[in-house]
Amino acid sequence: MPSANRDLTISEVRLTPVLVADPPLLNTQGVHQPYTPRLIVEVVTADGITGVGETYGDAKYLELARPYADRLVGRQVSDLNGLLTLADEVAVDAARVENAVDVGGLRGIQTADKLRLSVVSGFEVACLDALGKALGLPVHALLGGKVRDAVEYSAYLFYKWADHPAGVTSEKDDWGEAVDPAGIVEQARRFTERYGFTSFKLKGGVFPPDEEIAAIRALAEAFPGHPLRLDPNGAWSVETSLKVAAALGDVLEYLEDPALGTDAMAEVSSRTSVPLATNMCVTTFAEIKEAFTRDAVQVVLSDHHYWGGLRNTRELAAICRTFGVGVSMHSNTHLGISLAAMTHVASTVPGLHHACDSHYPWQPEDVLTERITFEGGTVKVTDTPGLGVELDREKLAFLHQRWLDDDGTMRDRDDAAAMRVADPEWTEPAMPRW
Ligand code: GKR
Ligand code: MG
Repeated sequence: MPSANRDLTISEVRLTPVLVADPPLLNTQGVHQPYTPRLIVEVVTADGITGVGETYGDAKYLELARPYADRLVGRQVSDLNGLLTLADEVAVDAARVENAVDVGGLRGIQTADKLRLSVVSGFEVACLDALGKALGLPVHALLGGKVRDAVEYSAYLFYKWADHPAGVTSEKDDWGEAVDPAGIVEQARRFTERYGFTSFKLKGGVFPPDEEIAAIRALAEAFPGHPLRLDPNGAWSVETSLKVAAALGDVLEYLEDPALGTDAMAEVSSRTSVPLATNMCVTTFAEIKEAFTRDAVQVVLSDHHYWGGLRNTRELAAICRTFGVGVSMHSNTHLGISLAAMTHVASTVPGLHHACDSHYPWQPEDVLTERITFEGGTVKVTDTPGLGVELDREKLAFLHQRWLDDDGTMRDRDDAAAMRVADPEWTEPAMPRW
């Protein structure tokens, strides 16, 4: 029973790294590994209420999450601002932030702050879940209340192989191969049949731009009038980006990160009327000013993990609103806890004009007792206290055991290394690739 007299002191924090099955989805850096690391966070209050959160699970996140978790014990789950100040006390190994672009994650410039914020997000969501359960309120109510009852998601289309390379331990999926326009259209049809999605995002930067233009044209023909996006993760030069924008301007809702970085995006933006979206050049508060004043992007796609959680995502949305920049959300390989978190925060953001994207349909496994469902391409916003999800301990233990059993090759996501299993000559492409 919720009560004002609950003891909200954190008495225990549990961290469970897991490996989750992932199909052979292609992107500009390579191919997804058969298993992707995620971290499940549990925060337990003195009253025995458990809140759950989820974030990236690669070693560099775990290294920060462990000392951070130790410092949380004895604090209040309601001290959400304190989560951010506490993060400053956790040292980041400089070697972890040397690379400009996070390998395999395509998460933009990696800074110590961003690494910390990605860790904090898992704890913030867990604290919000626990607090909501204690107060008998859904997470969206703790964020000020939902302004919509369902959140729209887009189908996230990927070029993919039928199977992971021979000899690699993996889970079989039933999506089949998609390496050309017909395959992409067929994949989109399945997405609409299974989940009712009405807008489509294609992960590009995999094949030469003309082939990806043809795939978007084929989608436009198969699904006339439906919102379409293409996201090559910064794989194109300014001139290539402009060529694609000219070829697809009549059918694109937006182009997502056609070119890498604010300079290139600003130049593309100044020479096309096709809106540009990003989850790569605006990934921290510090990057906003330059990108917005130069009109480099018209839509920012939040990843609540690296923005530091749900409350920071709302702050980002407010800044975007002030500048007349759209806001929505992109995703990375994730489980149901993160989908629930995305849905709660998205339900509270006014003026969400673009469907969020989610990898969730690509994940056959979860750590929840019940999978979250999409109806008509939307996720219903639950009013159940907390996130409204329940951890399945057996499933969690199974996915954790896979992490324990791993010889170390899957614990850090590395799409280029996964590609080398099929093509030993593969190296991470220099950008721009085309
Ligand atoms: O999972 O291959 C992928 C995506 O490319 C992901 O890593 C990106 O972060 O989906 C993301 C995006 O929108 O750029
Ligand atoms: Mg993107």
